[in-house]
Amino acid sequence: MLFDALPRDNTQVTPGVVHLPNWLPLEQQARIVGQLRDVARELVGTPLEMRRPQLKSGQMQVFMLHLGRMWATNPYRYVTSLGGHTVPPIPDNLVELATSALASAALYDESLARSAASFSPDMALVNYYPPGATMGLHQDLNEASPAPIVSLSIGDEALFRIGSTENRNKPWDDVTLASGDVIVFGGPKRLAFHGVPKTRPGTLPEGCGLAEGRINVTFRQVEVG
Ligand SMILES: O=C(O)CCC(=O)C(=O)O
Repeated sequence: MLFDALPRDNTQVTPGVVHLPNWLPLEQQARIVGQLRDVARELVGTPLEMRRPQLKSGQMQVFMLHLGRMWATNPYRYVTSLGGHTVPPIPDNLVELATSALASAALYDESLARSAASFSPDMALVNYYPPGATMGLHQDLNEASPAPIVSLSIGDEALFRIGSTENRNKPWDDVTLASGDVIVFGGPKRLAFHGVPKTRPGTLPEGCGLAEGRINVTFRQVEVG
């Protein structure tokens, strides 16, 4: 990252949103990338294969891999199997990681603290951003549970934008997410429009497990606990 030496502190970006920079050490990032790559390989040739979803608005730039549940399009909904193939579970180590990240974020935000003890992620969406790929502003609306979203970034830096729950208009909060960063959004921002208007190719650290691009994993709780 530019100005690497500058400290980046854990921050409550706005009520409901907490940024935890450098939360996951590099070796663990690489291990998780390897673990996710193995899952993706096993699904090649099945309907659950990692691919760029086709939305009403066009084809997404990111490739998606689904754990626990699959976010299916047309109509948008979660399913546990597709074409006779069961969606692979979220590995236990990743569930623990998400729970622990929320506990860390809860120290900085009251609304997150209220949901931390009961958080039970049952879906993880793995997005692979090829160099320079972006994701438009959207809401995560398909989960019945109001639990927060825990988001882990590995690879290229990204500009994460989060706005209001009403529309895509300003004001927004913009946060640069680097490899190993976590951002959590819940409480008053759980249904906020958010997206990634920019990624910065070639900014990934050596040893994170990726040769290029960016992975983002959002841990979600779909079912009410
Ligand atoms: O890539 C990111 O940081 C955000 C991903 C996201 O918004 C989503 O998966 O809904």
